[in-house]
Amino acid sequence: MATTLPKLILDTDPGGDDSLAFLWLLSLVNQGKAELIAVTSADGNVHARLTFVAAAKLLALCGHEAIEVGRGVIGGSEGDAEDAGYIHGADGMGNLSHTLPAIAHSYETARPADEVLIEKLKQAPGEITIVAIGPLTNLAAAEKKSPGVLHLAKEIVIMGGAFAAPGNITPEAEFNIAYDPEAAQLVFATCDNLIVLPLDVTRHVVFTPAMAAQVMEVAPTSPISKFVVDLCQFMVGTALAYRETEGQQGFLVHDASTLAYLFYPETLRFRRGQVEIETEGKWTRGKTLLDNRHAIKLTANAWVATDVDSVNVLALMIEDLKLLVKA
Ligand SMILES: [Ca+2]
Repeated sequence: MATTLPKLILDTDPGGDDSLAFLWLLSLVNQGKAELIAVTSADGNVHARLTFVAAAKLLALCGHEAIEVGRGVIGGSEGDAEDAGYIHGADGMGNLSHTLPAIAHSYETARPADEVLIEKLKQAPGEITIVAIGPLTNLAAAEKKSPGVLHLAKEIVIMGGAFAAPGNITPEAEFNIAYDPEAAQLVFATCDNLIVLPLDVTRHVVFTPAMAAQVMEVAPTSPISKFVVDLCQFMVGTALAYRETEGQQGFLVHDASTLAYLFYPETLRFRRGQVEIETEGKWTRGKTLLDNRHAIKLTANAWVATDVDSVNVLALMIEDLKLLVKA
């Protein structure tokens, strides 16, 4: 069977866990296993200007300055959504951006993310997978501007939602969905090619300082290793303060599960169904729902991950990060 290289667009709001997933993806690109068509930065963990800079810095750190970065459409549709700078650092990357190389991209002259998505999807219909690891504002904006455009994606792999698991921004809701529930609602109502990695699985994937040290060990002088170690140290501090890891020294690398699905699918189990987004509930705004009753259903829009082999996801990520830093 002939295999073609997966073509990806990464929609991201770095973000500590975004940063690690981003590096993992760049390792896969360097290994010739994926083609990164573009990065669209998203308003979310921190403001769109900062996530743009963070994405550009990660590309510069790894020598991929030639990849386009789209500028995030401003989200939080009601203007009431708070960002997560308290978790990820004011710059979204553990207050480490000053230690990374200067960026080759300009926020002022960058194209808006929705325009980048529309252009790329139309150029290669049915070929591009969108890996969406921030709020879904850019995707919704693209769909609004060019109705039907998200159907041109091969798949849309989303880190978001909480089904049986508690939320992480409110008791019921996960950050990416709750930051812009109207955008999420539009994407879930429009698409049937969605893969969802919710907190139910991502909360089991804990990256520890010992793992960062394993990456460091193979290339102690690499600036990428140093960034991984420093970022981990920062993120562990906030993860413990916000009691996200059951007291374990580590932090949740939520976004990494999207890459596990794409490149190591044996590490996940899924259930199919129609995912709905609550946009109105006083206590449940941004909650994701899946009807588990055994009644006939004629629609389904998503595969939702239910189980993860977190030991192996982490082991695979570490080995790929080693290859990135050794290069
Ligand atoms: Ca993210």
